Amino acid sequence: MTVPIEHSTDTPARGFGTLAVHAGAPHDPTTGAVIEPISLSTTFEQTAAGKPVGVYEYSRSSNPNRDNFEKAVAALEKAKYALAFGSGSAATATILQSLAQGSHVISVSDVYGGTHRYFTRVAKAHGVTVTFTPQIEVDIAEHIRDNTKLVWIESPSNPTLRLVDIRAVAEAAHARGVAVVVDNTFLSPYLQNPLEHGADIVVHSVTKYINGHSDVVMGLAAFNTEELRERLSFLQNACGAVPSAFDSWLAHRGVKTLHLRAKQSSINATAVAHALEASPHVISVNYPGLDSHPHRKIALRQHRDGMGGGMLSFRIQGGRAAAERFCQLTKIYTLAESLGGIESLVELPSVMTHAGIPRDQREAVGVFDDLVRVSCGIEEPEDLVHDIQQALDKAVKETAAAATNTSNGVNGVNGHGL
Ligand code: P1T
Repeated sequence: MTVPIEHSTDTPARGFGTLAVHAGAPHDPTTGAVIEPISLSTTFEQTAAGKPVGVYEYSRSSNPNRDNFEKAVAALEKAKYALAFGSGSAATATILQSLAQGSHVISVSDVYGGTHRYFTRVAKAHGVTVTFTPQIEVDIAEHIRDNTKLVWIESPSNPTLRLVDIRAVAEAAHARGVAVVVDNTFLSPYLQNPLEHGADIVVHSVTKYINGHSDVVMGLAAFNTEELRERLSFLQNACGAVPSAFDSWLAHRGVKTLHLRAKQSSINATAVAHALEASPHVISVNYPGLDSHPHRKIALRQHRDGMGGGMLSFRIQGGRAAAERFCQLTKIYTLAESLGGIESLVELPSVMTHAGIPRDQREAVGVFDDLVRVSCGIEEPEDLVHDIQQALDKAVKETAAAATNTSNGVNGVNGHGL
């Protein structure tokens, strides 16, 4: 059940950290427990047919832990409503399924690989087609057709950290009656509130910053209109891609420290991005907190205090071999998919998260074989910088030495040695 968050006229608007801790977090009315219990019951008693004791009937339709989590994130996204799903992908799928057959969607080109897969391989099965554009602010008007219903933005994008001016796109889309969705996974509501910039729906892979501890897969959509609430909550129940009560409880626990984690990750990523930019082993760095980022001005307008967030990517000297070696040589960063957890991760999008996108399409948006993606956790910044530097040094030198040995025939390719 989604209920608008309470606004009282005699309490001042609360800050983010206060809402993160308290929104949707009532004390248990019977025991006084400060932390809500996990409500594992799948069904709820009715006193007469169709007359439940309380507001709950069956846990797929709604349950106390999911409700409270939804209220908490709605407050943080400055939304009236939020709906939780079994994964970020399920939130995406539900929004696409809510479109009529024959609808058309315009999406930024560099989206998460799984979103690209849904758009290109699943949506068309129910008659929805998607056009991708690398420069949506420039050519949105050209792409809008009579049947265009939705614009899909990821800002920052995964994995190249490109930004989109949400307000500019929303104004162009709304002028033609088209709704705008923003995937805010990479920043979290602490750093960006897309609804405040004109978006109609904000989506999250809760799996990332919102839960923040790499132990829950969940998704969420937040919005302001009753019409969207009816359409999407109908599908949330009908398709049933819902999170469990336990996962909702865990994600709610995670969200209570989101402001602390998101801030530290951003501080850490800033330190790492500067170190990468200064390194002779690095071709280029994608980080919206750097002055060199092509969309830095958008970050200053759209992100809290112009912060860059905890995610970055960079191209390493020495091609894919060096990139692969780098990911094996880090000691603090773990080589793994996903992001937004307390622990730092590295990955190679071209062969991991974005491997399903054809090479020409991914390279067109900057996802080359030598691109490394980094998710900065909340460890100490000096340690993260030092670990990156030692891994870079070794990876680039080892790869260069291996290439020299190969061309000198040391590996026996064209030489005479054993
Ligand atoms: O994994 P899931 O909770 O289904 O979320 C999908 C998703 C949606 N949007 C963005 C921007 C994402 O990054 C993701 C998931 N991404 C990864 C698993 C990853 O490593 O990039």
